[in-house]
Amino acid sequence: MTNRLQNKHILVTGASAGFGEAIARAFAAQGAHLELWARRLDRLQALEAEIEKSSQVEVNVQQVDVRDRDQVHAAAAAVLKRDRPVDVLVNNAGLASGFDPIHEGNVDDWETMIDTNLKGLLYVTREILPTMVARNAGHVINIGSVAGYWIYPKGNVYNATKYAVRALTEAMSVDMFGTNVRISSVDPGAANTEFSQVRLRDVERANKLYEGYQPLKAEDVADAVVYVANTPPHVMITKLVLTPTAQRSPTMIDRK
Ligand code: NDP
Ligand code: 8X3
Repeated sequence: MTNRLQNKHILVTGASAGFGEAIARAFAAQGAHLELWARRLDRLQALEAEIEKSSQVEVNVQQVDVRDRDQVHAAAAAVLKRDRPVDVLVNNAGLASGFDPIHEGNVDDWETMIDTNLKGLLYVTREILPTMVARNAGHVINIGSVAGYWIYPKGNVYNATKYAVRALTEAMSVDMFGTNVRISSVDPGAANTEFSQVRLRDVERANKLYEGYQPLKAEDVADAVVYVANTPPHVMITKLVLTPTAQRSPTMIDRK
């Protein structure tokens, strides 16, 4: 496949773990320059050192909490000052926090998910998308989820945020009508990252969720993101939903 990502400039949020970290490595392998954001700066710096050692690409990291508008604004301003425009924004930062039926839900967990998955994605997009419109070029790839297509017991507010991400992907796309700016989502099913550890706050319980079948790896999702970004400019993948072969809905997982 033709590599159209060489020397492109990619901003990935939530790049300190899981999908974001794998997405960063996968774009670097194509020769793309990186802007990596997350709260854990030490992890970003380790990833930066690793990528810069193994490839010729430029990597910039910034400590950003996407829930904080001022931090997002300052970080975006630093990115937009560089010589190259942002070609691809990957809105990946996100989480599930808690796993309770709605009547027992923790309101702080709800706010964390809404502030991160929904408002954070909006803050980042609002900073970067205008520069794409001005150039009449660019690509926003939102990381949604199968949780944005099917609700499941105790998924409630996390489901709602991912349904909202799906709605926003579609909304952004129609608002970009008449421009060359592409809007896509990559919507994965069960993947063994730190996601369930963060959600359940219990490593052992989290690990059990991935027993008895082959879940997605972060690299599988990164490959999908790179594929979506690498399509020719006249092609826009609107949604790419990928699940483990053993998973047919969030709750239908064939465990042996
Ligand atoms: P991980 O927990 O492994 O990684 C989450 C990343 O998001 C981390 O880099 C974390 O960095 C970052 N993040 C979380 N909150 C913030 C914040 N406030 N500001 C900036 N960065 C933040 O999970 P995944 O890689 O699995 O999740 C990535 C995305 O994929 C999420 O949107 C998730 O909802 C989605 N997803 C996950 C699936 C799965 O099964 N794993 C399936 C489908 C979708 P830090 O803590 O350093 O800030
Ligand atoms: C994460 C996948 O099925 O746990 O978005 O909601 S799921």
